Amino acid sequence: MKQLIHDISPLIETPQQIVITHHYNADADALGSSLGLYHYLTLKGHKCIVVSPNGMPDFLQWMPAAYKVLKFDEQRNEVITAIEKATLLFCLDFNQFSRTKELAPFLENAKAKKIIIDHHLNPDKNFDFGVSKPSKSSTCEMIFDFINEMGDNALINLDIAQCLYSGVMTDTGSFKFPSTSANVHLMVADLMQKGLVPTPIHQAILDNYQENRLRFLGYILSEKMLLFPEYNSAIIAVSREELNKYKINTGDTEGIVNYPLSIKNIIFSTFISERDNEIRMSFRSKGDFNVNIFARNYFNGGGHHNASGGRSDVSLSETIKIYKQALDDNKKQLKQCYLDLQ
Ligand SMILES: [Mn+2]
Repeated sequence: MKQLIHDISPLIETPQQIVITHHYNADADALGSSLGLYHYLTLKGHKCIVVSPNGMPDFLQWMPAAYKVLKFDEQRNEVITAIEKATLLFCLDFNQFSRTKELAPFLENAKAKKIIIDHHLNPDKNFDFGVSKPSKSSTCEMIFDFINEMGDNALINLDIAQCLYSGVMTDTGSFKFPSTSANVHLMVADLMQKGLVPTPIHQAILDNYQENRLRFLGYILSEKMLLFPEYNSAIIAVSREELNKYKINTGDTEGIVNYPLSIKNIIFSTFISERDNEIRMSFRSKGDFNVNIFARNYFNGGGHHNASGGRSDVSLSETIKIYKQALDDNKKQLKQCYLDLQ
């Protein structure tokens, strides 16, 4: 796979039929980077279609042109036709085709040249071009860099700015994670100089929950959060019954894993939820404790150094047992990472 984004520029010198896609369960970075790139490439004279494996949560539907996104789970034939016609395929915010679930074989077998722009570790070898930079805060930041490297900063309009801001804001935890570089702040300054107003975007994405989500949050923080001070760790595990009782959907649990990290001396937090056919897990850490390796070693997952995900095929109680054993295996390292932060 070629690494330089400049390799992409000859590919888009003449008008192309472009499909832009992202991972299953799109978040603000996946959708924001896709729509930001969509607006940019459309301005450059290309015919673009954004394809989502399974749509988007309600709190992202305000994004400019979000209503044009084709959803594979609802518009299967249109999506297959679009992929067949495409000359270029941009794959954003994911590293392995399997992250798009049932859409994966159609993407892998597409005749189009496949371009990855992503910030997760260990990209698939089957992309033809692109950039994979785990040091970047977000795919939205990478799209911003791409537009600048193309010499097109002046083309960034309010639509593009709103889309790209959304992803960089959410993927940096509102500009507090270690990936929040000077470049991120310079990017936001540039978007604001182009007319972006941040507050309504924070409100649309972060202050847009239903009452049930806050009641659920209160319940799990009070009743379900377990602290393991000897490991500087915390876990919240919720069953299918509890999720059903509070009518909790996938998007509603986003970010809950971060709460235990606000406790003094907790440097590693895990959120486990029992979904239809599997146990899903999110891991977050502060400092040097590498949750990408932890997820990889114990729970068929991975992601970033301080934020990753995993899954388990055994029962919820079995999963918690494995987790506790894993904590014990990592006891020394957790203690050292905690001490390094003091
Ligand atoms: Mn991302």
